[in-house]
Amino acid sequence: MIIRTKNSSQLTEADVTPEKIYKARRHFMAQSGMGLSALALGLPGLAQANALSYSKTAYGKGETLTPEDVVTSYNNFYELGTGKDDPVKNAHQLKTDNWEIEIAGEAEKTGTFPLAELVKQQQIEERIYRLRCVEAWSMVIPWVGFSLADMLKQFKPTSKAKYVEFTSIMDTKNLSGQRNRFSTIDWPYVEGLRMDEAMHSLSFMATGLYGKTLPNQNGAPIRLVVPWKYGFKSIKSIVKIRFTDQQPKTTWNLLAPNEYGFFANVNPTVDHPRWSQGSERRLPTSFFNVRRMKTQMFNGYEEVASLYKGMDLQKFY
Ligand SMILES: Nc1nc2c(c(=O)[nH]1)N[C@H]1C(S)=C(S)[C@@H](COP(=O)(O)O)O[C@H]1N2
Ligand SMILES: [Mo]
Repeated sequence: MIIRTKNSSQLTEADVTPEKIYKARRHFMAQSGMGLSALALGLPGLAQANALSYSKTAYGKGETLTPEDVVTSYNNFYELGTGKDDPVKNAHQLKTDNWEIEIAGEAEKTGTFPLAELVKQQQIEERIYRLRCVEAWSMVIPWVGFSLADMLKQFKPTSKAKYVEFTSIMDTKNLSGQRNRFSTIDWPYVEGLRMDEAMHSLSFMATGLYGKTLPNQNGAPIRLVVPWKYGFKSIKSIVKIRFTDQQPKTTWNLLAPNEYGFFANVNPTVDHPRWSQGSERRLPTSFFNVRRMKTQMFNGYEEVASLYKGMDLQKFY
């Protein structure tokens, strides 16, 4: 759970005495409803503003992480501009206070819920996942968040719910990318998953990374992470989730259907029309070290293969 209490975020390392840390922790635990279990996990404490409380998992154990400054300064977030360094520069344009998510469509429980209420009920954990962008670069990111399936189950989707549609924030007043007259994207950004994909245990909702609250440029306050699919499926700053019996429209597919499919599973044997998907550059790269590596089917997450049994993945790219 995110720590955004005035108490903790105003503390600096120098201010914090052990007693203060203890009290701040108590305060935070009570707020997050996590009890004392997180204390036992040996949290670094609240000396660091923004520190999150979560349990470690085995996902991605042993992987070499992409440095935090790269993860938070080389981004794709077109609402904040199309350049890789635009999102970090324009991060302040994204207003995340009092965030709510609307739940709609084929489910027993629908309505608009404060984010804090939705997160409060979840088991917060860290998962290290590879992120493979369709542009053939990749990173390894320690996300903090919770299972998408756990969240979706709360709303009791009906038997008509065959797909889940996700919608990002729409805020033309503040988000300069949504005001750009030359933007080819029809805002808001939309994405979708088949129900069984959404319910797969790897599908994740991130509210943080590197043990801290999710930075705006990475899709604060909550974004999807689907590690076996190209990065554009991992929609940021989600304001709406809708259960539907129809395959949802998705932003990049609408823009260039022959280049970006609905499924968008990482697949080294299906090239992008303008470049090969057979390999990728693992960031950070440099002139002397391009760190090129072979791309793996499903980005190496073979446990999802059964979801696509009998499907022609050349056709359903
Ligand atoms: N709303 C929204 N979500 C988005 C995007 C975007 O432009 N807008 N870009 C996507 C793409 S192409 C990628 S590769 C990932 C990048 O996530 P990161 O910046 O956290 O690495 O976010 C995805 N989610
Ligand atoms: Mo991407």
